[in-house]
Amino acid sequence: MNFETLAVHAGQPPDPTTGAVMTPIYQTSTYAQTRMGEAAYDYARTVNPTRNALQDCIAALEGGAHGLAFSSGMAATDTVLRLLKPGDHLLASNDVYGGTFRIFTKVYADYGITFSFVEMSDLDAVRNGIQPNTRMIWVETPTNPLLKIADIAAISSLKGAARLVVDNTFATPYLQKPLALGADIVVHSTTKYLNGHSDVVGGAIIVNNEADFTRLKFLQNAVGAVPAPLDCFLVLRGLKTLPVRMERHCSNGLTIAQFLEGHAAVERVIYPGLCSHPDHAVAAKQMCAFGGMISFIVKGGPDAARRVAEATRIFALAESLGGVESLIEVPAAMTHMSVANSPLAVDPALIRLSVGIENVNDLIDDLRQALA
Ligand code: P1T
Repeated sequence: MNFETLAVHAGQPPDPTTGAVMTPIYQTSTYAQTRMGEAAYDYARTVNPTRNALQDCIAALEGGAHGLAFSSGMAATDTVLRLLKPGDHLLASNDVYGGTFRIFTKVYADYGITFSFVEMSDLDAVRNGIQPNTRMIWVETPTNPLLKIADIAAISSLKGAARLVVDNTFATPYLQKPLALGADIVVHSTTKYLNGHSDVVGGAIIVNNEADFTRLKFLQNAVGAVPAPLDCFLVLRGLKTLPVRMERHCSNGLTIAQFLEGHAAVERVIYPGLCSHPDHAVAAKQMCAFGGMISFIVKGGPDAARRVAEATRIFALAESLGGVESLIEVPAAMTHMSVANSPLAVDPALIRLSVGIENVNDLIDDLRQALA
C-alpha cells in the first residue's frame, strides 16, 4: 500500500468486537485473566491495544519492522541511549534540539558515556569523529534549529560498528525514510508533525533489527515512559492527515522562505528547499520536499529578532513545531537555552518559524507587518 493509505489504515483494522471504524481508546490499567500467566494482555504499562495500533501505524509509515511509542520525544531518546554502556562514545550533529544536547551532556555524561559533536554535512569530519569506541551516531536532518542536512546514506556507509540513529522529527516519514537510507533506528517527537495538532506530547522509536527491538521493548516496559491511551488515539488520528498536512506545510514553507529571502530586513534565510542552502542538493536527493521549518536572521541583532517574534499576530510566539498553526520563536532564548555557552550556541538574532497550514498570503502579510 502507498503512504497515504497506510497513514489512514495501518495497524487499525475495524475493532474485532464491535466493528468500530476508529480504534477504541482502551482506557484501562489492567486486564482480567482467565488462566494465570497466559493472557496476551496483562498490564497496561506492558501492552495496550490503542498503543499497539499507533506503534504499528508509525512503523508502517517509516517502512520499519517495529514501532514503540513513548510519553515524549525525550523519553524515546532516553530509551535509545540506554542501548549504550559506560565507556561508549556517541557522535552527534553539532546542531541538535536543546533537550537532546541536555540529556547527552547533563544526564548520560554522568554514566560514563562520552559525546562529541561534528558537522554532519562534512563527511571527512564524520570519518575523523568516529572513535574506536563509537557505538552510536546521532543525526538530526534537517537539524533543529539551523536546518543543516546530513547525507544519511553516506553516513551509514561510514558507521562501522556504530548504530546510526536519525531523529526524523523535522522531516517526517512522508518526506524522508531514514531506515531505507541505511539508518538503524529512527526516533520521533510525535508531539510535532506526526500528531500535528499541538495537543499531545509523545515520542516513538522505529527499528528493524530484532535484537535492538527486543531490548528497546524490554526498556519501554522496564523503564515505563509509556503514552496514555488517549494520547495514542490522538496521534493516530493526526497521522491520518499527515500526507495532506505535509503537502501544505511544504508549499507554504517554500513560498515564505522565498518571500523572506527577498525582504530587506532579513539578512539570511535558511531553508533546505532554497538553492542558497549549502546542502540543497543532498536535501533534494533524500527528501521528496523540504518541510515547514524555516530559520532566518534579521538585520539589527537580538533586539530586532525579539521585536519581530513579539509582533506577529497569526504566528504565535511559542516553543514546539509541526502543528497546523504557525509558530515563531527565538531559539537562543527559548528552545535552545541549554546549548548557551557551548559550541552549539545559536545566534541570538536567529528566528525559527514553524509554518502552519493557514492561507499563505495571510502568513506573508503577518510577517511583512512584523518585519516592518
Ligand atoms: O518535546 P518532546 O516531545 O519530548 O521531543 C523532544 C524533541 C526531540 N527531537 C527534536 C528534533 C525536537 O525538536 C524535540 C522537541 N523540540 C521542541 C520542543 C522545539 O520547540 O524545538
